[in-house]
Amino acid sequence: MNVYEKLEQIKKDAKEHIGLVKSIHALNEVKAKFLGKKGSFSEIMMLMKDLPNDEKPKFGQITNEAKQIILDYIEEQKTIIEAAIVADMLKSETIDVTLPGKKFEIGSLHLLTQIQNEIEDLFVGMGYEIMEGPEIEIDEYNFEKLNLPKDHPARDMQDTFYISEDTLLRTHTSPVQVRTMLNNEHKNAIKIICPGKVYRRDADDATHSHQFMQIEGLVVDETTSLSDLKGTLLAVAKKMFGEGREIRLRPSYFPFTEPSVEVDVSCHNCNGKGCNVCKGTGWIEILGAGMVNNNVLEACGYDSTKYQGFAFGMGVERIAMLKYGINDIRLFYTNDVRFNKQFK
Ligand code: 2U9
Repeated sequence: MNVYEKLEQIKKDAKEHIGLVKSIHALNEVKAKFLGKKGSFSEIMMLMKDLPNDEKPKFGQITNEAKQIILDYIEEQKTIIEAAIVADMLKSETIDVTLPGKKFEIGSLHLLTQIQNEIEDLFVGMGYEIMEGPEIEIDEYNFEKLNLPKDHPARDMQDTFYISEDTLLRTHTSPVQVRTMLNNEHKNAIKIICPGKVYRRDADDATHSHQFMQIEGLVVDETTSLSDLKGTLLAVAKKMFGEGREIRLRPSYFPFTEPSVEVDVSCHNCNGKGCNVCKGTGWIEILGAGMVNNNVLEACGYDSTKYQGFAFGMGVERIAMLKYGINDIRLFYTNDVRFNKQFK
């Protein structure tokens, strides 16, 4: 095989080899094999020495042309390989924008917070202010000023978490109303609701909890009457248990109100006919209320000959349990998501 034939052979080999290469790395190796220092052309250069001098320039030229042809093969193959890489990437990284998104669960407000918000909305709509106060209270505000003197049974160590002789965990939110009246420099009208946590030294069971939530309300003005109270509580009953509800007041006793009443709502389950929810009576007790006891008004700096007021108190858990047929108060505090997520 003469040197020209050899050159043709190299071009042919290169074309075949290069056409089979599938990666850039392998392509570089093939390039070195043909065009590198120890590649096929170094052999050609050796053979060129034996050519007659007048043939050398011509042979040099066709050698260079052959090198260029091989470089062109390499470039062509490089383009093919790169296109294949891009095609592969497009295939493996394709995103189907029509696939439905992954659903992740969003939390929701706790049922007690939802009930609290509903009641707050109702009262804010009627012009009330929302007041809050400390959960650690002094005996004076939690009991004394509410007409619960030192020897009153409700102050029993058995029922109250005392922190010291005269500090305790509030047993109701009533001290917030006491503070509001005491802090009112002008001793003028008050219209507030007081939501919050309260504490009782009770053994926890399905219907008792040592900590629970109350919403209490207080209106003090010159003409506030029991019928104002009744209309207000009817609005609460309708908001929480449906428009068709009625209420009735039964006489009761609380030291801080006189007269005092217990308030029943007509059963939302049987519409008053009698069922297991209302224990056959057609009525369900939902809260306590009354006209603010004159002793309380006076103890909080209000002239009881000029001002009168009404007050009410309700347990938020009780409202929620009645509304949704929940039979164990502990479900509110154990935070089982299967329970909580039912009230989204
Ligand atoms: C002031 C004057 C009067 C608040 C009242 C009730 C009646 C009542 C209970 C409902 C269920 C507590 O959560 S419960 O156990 N509350 O029946 N609360 S009148 O009377 C006040 C409060 C503050 C200054």
